[in-house]
Amino acid sequence: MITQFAQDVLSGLNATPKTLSSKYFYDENGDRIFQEIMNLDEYYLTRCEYEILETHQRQILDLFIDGTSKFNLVEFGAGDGYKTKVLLECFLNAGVDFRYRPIDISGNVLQILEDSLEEEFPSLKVEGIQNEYMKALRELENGETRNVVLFLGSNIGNFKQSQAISFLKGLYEGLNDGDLLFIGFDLKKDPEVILNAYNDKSGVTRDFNFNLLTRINRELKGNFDLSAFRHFPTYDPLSGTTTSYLVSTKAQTVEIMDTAISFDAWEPIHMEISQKYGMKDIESLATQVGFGIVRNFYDSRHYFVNSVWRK
Ligand code: AVJ
Repeated sequence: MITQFAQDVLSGLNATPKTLSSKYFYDENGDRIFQEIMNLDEYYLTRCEYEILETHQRQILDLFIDGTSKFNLVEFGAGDGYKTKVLLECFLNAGVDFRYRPIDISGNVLQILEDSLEEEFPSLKVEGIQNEYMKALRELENGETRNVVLFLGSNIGNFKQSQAISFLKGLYEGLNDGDLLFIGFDLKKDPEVILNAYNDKSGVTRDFNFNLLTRINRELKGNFDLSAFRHFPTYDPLSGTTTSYLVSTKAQTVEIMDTAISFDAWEPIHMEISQKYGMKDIESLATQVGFGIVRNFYDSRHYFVNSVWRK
């Protein structure tokens, strides 16, 4: 049997330009390295969003509960729940009637999260959905209860413009009138600050990218020589796109599941994009998809925004 992972890796490396999908960064090692990234001095995103949630938790709750008595709090890609727990604690203390529904493709990640929530917030009603985002949406309630969808961390930034639109359109279709989306965007800012976040001095982000080659070596019988590749992130202030490449430092052939992949000297593999937005970009995105913007919450430096959208 050939897995989706194997298929995607082989077709990506046989394409021009060569490309790998950043969704495969997150194996067990990748999850751990991403935790390290979130603690880096240069990686401001997590701290900015945390500041927003911490500072505005009451106002956020007021919007979620506005005009209703209860809601389902649905989250795409909850991870360890570090940021979400700020809101969960606030909502529980306020005595609000809500249920938390984290969505993750990984049953393992969900179980760990559910266990830690049980421990920290025994009274919280949790019902995880193990599925792909769009498929999980079909399990959402169509009835009385308002759905509030959290999509934090600038995870939308991993999508190209066209993918972001179709993803959000799919989400919009799955929601009911009056449902809310609470979505985090990393904003355009000093290009150097942005580039440094993806090019940290200690090389953690480099290891994060290289980990996918290691994963391919292990899971797909690959023989990537990591020392013959270089990590090269770029930021284009015009498009707002951060792009990460791994560049082959020489002409070489790599074998993956008995398939030979040849690299020219200095040929790149496109690994990941992290899109940065201006407020106008965000407004036009919401409008194109059909959402109305209810309110924007910023950190003190205006590095990041959490935007509340209503269907
Ligand atoms: C998890 C997609 C928000 O793009 O900033 C961090 C992933 N990649 N450093 C991002 C990531 C390199 C991160 N997201």
